[in-house]
Amino acid sequence: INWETIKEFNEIRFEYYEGIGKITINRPHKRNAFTPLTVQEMIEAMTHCRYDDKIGVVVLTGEGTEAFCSGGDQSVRGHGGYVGNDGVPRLNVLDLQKLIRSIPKPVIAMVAGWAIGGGHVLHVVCDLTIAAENAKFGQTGPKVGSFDGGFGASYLARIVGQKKAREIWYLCDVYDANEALQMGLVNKVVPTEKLEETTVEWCKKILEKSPIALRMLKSAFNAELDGQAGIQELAGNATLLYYLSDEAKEGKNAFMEKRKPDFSKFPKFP
Ligand code: 1HA
Repeated sequence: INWETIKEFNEIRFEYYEGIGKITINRPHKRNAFTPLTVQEMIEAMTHCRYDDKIGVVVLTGEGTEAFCSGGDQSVRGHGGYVGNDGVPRLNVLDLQKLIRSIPKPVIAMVAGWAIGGGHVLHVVCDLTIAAENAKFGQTGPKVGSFDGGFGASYLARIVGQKKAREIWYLCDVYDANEALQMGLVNKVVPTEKLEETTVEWCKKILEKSPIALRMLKSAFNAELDGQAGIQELAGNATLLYYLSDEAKEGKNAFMEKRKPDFSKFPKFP
């Protein structure tokens, strides 16, 4: 597959191929652990994917086959967060998680090797996960003095159930790809050498579908779980659709033409 670079970054790669935006954490020497800069770059790339009309689906992955992502880089963990070049401690991966959930396009985690700690949470918040046979999943928080009680706990529990989610967090065990498949934590397991090919096939199937239908579905799936913020997304999409109608345009046109709007010609559906 001929990926072309969209933009050069320091700690990620950001590439394009036929409607797909691919974001790759590029720190294989640290099992693709993220620093505040990695996360900032991922946020920038994800935001680009949101606004780029050519991109219909986003793939999130890690460089190499050893790891998808091993979470926050513990060597830059300071007093109150992960410390970047500005010396400020941050937990900015939480902003990235929200962005992955709210971008109105499907995001697919393509996982080879370790998806662990904050790296596990990243695949959890993606819409779909395709795992290589060598993938390994788990949380490490209570072992290394951390926890993600946000999406990392509550959304995980929605996926695998309360008992399993508590087991995952309390024991910090590692689960292989087939165990992950059995608990509904991933969508598909494929031989490691087929991982990218299969992911691109899935992307192509998605790219043939109606973008507004996908957008509505993503926000509808989120709405049930995300409270007012979820309803805001779904309702925002309803407003988008309403703005496309002649009825809504009559309201705007009347205002601009300084006349009373005439909504009488629009049907009042039963
Ligand atoms: O919980 C949160 C958050 C919660 C709320 C809000 C924000 C959060 C943000 C982040 C996080 C977290 O991510 S906490 C969890 C942090 N991650 C971990 O606990 C995983 C640590 N790593 C490991 O357990 C293992 O390295 C591994 C299972 C991923 C891989 O093991 P393996 O294949 O035996 O390789 P290993 O030799 O351990 O690692 C290769 C190199 O990568 C090592 O460096 P070297 O000795 O060669 O110099 C290793 O230190 C480094 N490395 C791996 N993971 C990390 C790392 N360095 C820094 N941070 C890492 N996470």
